[in-house]
Amino acid sequence: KSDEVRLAEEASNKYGSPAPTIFSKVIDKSIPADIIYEDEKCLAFRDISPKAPVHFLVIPRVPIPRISEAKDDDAELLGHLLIVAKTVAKQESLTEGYRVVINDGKHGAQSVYHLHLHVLGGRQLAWPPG
Ligand code: DGP
Repeated sequence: KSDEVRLAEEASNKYGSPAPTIFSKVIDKSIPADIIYEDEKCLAFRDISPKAPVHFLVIPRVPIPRISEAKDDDAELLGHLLIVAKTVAKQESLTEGYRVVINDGKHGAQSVYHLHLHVLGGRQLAWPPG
């Protein structure tokens, strides 16, 4: 079995059959993406519809659908995603700061149900978000 098939099976046991999303295709490289970081647990790639001069996503390989469905034993993985976010932000020269966002569900305006951290920077961002 390929790693991706094994991860999908594990995720369906843990999270209850999450529907595959477009990000599964980014992970298995069946669609093109501008991947700027990759390791055994996650990858980072540029958002297709950037909302800032630098806008990339950090996603786990395991398809956790959304942050509200993460399990307590995902703590190490979730911490890793944040560490990767700051490492890639540095790689992208975001020396003046940046924002890390996780949208969850309808009110959070989540559109892809594979957990992802947005990292936005390269301009002054406003607060609060809309
Ligand atoms: P969210 O609303 O938090 O679920 O954001 C999903 C983001 O994913 C959105 O900013 C656009 C981005 N996105 C959707 N499809 C693709 C894709 O096929 N490739 C890339 N690179 N980004 C995508």
